[in-house]
Amino acid sequence: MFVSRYKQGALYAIFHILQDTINKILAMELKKMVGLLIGVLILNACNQGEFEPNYDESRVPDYTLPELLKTEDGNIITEFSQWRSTRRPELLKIFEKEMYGFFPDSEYKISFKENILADSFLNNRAILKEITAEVTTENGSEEFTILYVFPKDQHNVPVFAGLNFAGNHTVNSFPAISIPKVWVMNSEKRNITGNQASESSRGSSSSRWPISMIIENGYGVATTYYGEFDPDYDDGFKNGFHPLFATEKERNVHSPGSISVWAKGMSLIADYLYYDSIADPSSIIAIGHSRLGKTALWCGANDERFAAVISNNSGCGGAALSRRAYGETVGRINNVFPHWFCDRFKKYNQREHKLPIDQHMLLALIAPRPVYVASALEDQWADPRGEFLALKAALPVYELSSAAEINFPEQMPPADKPIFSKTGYHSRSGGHDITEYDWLMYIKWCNKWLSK
Ligand code: GTR
Repeated sequence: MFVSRYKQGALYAIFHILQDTINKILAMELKKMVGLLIGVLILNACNQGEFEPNYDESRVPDYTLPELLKTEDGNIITEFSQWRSTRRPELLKIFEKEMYGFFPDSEYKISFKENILADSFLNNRAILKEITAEVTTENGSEEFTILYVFPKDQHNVPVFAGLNFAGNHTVNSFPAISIPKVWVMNSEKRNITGNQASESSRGSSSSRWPISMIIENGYGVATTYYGEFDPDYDDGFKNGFHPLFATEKERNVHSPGSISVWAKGMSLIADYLYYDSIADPSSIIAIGHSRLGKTALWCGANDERFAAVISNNSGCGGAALSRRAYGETVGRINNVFPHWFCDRFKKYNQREHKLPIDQHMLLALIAPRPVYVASALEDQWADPRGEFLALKAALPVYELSSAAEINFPEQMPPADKPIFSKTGYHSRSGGHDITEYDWLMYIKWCNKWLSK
């Protein structure tokens, strides 16, 4: 039986209402069983309408984007100061409540232990450090590790800060870089089994982190393994940094999903870069690829210490418009990765048109700071056109924030023709990845927009 997207949406909505009601009425154990049973029954019904990604432009649903410059009270924003004082905070709250979950804001203390791994790294051009940071809230303490490399004999260094997928030791093959002890995703490509990182994956992500070229251009890199902040599997938010910010009892449908906690992790890296005397605190750039691109955007929207934000192939839940439902959709991402967003976001499975926000608004939250969105031509899953259109739809806020005109094309540019506007964009030929080409474009763009 074919169940239309909207019928599926309605079924999901009924599922959530029923589950909520049951949660309220029944005692703990029984509640879990009945909730689960209903879940299985309804998801079964939904799955009869098999998820088939749409890659056909003519089948993109008609949609109207929610208005950027109209407040919930119906006031029209005409000046950037109004945007900052009313619309921006309003939208941040909606993104928190409906999509990513709260951006953790509990009070915390952070301390750093620095260890120089190499003071003549890359033929004496750079210094390589490892920093163990300890974060303490009233709920306890957790540690994370920053790999930090910066050009030698340079001060006020602009630094790219971002998370990595499989451990700091995968970023570069230097033997002293420590291997994470926490859970890592199994990967044939990286030779990881038993969810345990080992020597076998050392340097395996180095093509994604062209450190030598970055150093050559006068930039530094600070990165942490994302699983130190939250292992990337659905465990009911019991591990990683979640308990530091909200105990199990305090959690509700708006509590942070993994992306929010990873984004907070990027903010904690910025704490270190502010403390460090080499980094230029006014030139810290948030960067991330794919799920970590979604993370970089959400972090940059919340933490204004990041001077620029770069999203590489972030797609659904990142830079791509949800309403286009092209490639990966809200329903699919919530089913496969139920822990990435807050529970409330599941309400919009197959019902993107009901979302009070869309991703152009996330990009606009970064204004007036420069933002760069990069797609890859063969990465249709991430909807390159939807990423371009979101950036284009964010322009009214950038235009309000800037005395000069934002030079952005009407039509999506051809592959490998980057746009170095304040709202930067390129679509690289090739597939889902972050390559040296992407980094080169980011550096050129940062050279233009950051005061080095
Ligand atoms: C995919 C997911 C995408 C993207 C990607 C990644 O499985 O559907 O949203 O985040 O993973 O992070 O590599």
